[in-house]
Amino acid sequence: MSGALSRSPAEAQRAALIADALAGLSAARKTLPCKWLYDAEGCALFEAITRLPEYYPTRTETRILRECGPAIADAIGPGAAVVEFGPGDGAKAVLLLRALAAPAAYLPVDIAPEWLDAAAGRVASAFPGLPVRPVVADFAQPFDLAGRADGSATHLGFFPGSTIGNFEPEEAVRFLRRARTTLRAGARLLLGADLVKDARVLEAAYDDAAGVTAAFDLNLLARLNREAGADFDLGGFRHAAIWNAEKERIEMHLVSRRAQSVRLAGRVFRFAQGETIHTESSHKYRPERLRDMAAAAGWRAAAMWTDPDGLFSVWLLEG
Ligand code: AVJ
Repeated sequence: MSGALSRSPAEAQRAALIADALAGLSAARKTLPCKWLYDAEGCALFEAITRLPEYYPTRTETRILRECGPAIADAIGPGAAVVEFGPGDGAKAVLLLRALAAPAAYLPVDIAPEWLDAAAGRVASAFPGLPVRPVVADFAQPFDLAGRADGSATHLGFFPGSTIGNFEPEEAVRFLRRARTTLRAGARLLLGADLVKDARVLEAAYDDAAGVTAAFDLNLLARLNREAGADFDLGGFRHAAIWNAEKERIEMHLVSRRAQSVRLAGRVFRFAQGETIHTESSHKYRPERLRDMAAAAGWRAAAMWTDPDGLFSVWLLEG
């Protein structure tokens, strides 16, 4: 019998974390996948980030959904089943469902059942008559709505938060193409995407004065110490947010303050002073580029809403 099959989900997750860390730290340019930032501690820190004065995306997108709610609802029409990719705490779904005329159902999709329950619970209590059908799946991979879909309603995909910015651009196009297949004929997609802007605004949003984003980034090393038996000295690294002008993305890095070695899973990794671990990329888009990427994935941009300062965009794509 295969060892992998007899593992508990927690053990499988730990094995995957270690495998990703070994691969990422062995690379010529050290890197760790950003999905590992979100353990319980990381989720709480991200929640705190969304309330920081410098971190404009969450409050700006929320404002767009609130203020443009009637126009968004008009463009979408009645009877849509809302399929949300990565629902978080469900707060944005509540906003959208409140704006929409007679939504048919709510289907949150996430790999973590405990978060799904939180979002589903919040929506179910806000909309007592609405069918809520959680889907446990990794939306970054192909998946099927299968028995969760209902025959008559058309699907409205909902992918807020500029989470699309965490994908490399080619991955983002692949995600958009797969979403069209998952959501089926006649589907639409409501997509939140952060826009290119002044580098100083971006760097402040990802390196706040209170140090919450730094704590969020450094928690990844603390997690490797907790779950992978690593011996990172947290004081030996500092957080940096760098605007990569060529790739139009904010990069989070953990910078080694000195030459040092770190042990993880029986291996030793050496760091030069100033060497970094790249922990996250958050791509920012120009409207024309986003429209082209959507088109490359088979979507047509039917409408785009933004805030008065042009910080953030919400798109309605049609299949
Ligand atoms: C949750 C991926 C949208 O990229 O803005 C916030 C994550 N990282 N501050 C983003 C994040 C640092 C966030 N997303």
